[in-house]
Amino acid sequence: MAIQRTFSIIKPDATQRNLTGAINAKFEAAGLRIVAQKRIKLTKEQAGVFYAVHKERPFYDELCDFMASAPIVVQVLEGEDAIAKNREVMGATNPAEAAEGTIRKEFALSIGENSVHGSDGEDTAKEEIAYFFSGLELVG
Ligand code: DAT
Ligand code: MG
Repeated sequence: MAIQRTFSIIKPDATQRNLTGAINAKFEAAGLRIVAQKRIKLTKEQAGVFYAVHKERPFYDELCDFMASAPIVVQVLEGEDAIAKNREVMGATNPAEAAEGTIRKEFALSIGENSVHGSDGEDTAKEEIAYFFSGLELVG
């Protein structure tokens, strides 16, 4: 597997509990390099565009409110098989089902307030990186 880039978000529940460094330490320990990173606050509309794939789901409105409720940290992670590796380090969407040692097992509060987002494939990784970062911000 080649070197890949994936898109990551440290979500409001985690930034509010001062967990940015602890989460980044998990990424780095897994061999993922943080090649771009910034702290921003989304509007509900921007969160809605980002999560548009879920717009018919019953939790969509709550999800958009949550993502706009406090600052987030958006990141690009790089490494060998980075998309799958990041999903592994994140753990299952529902923290009750997440494996020991994963970010969501250790830090998530609930299925909604689950501390991190990670791209689920090569196409979404490219789209999500382009939504938040310009070419100038993506240095090696
Ligand atoms: P993931 O973030 O693991 O890729 P997803 O793409 O299915 O999961 O859902 C996006 C986010 O939506 C998820 O991180 C939290 C929220 N979510 C998903 N299922 C939910 C549910 N049943 N109830 C409340 N929020 C949910
Ligand atoms: Mg997803």
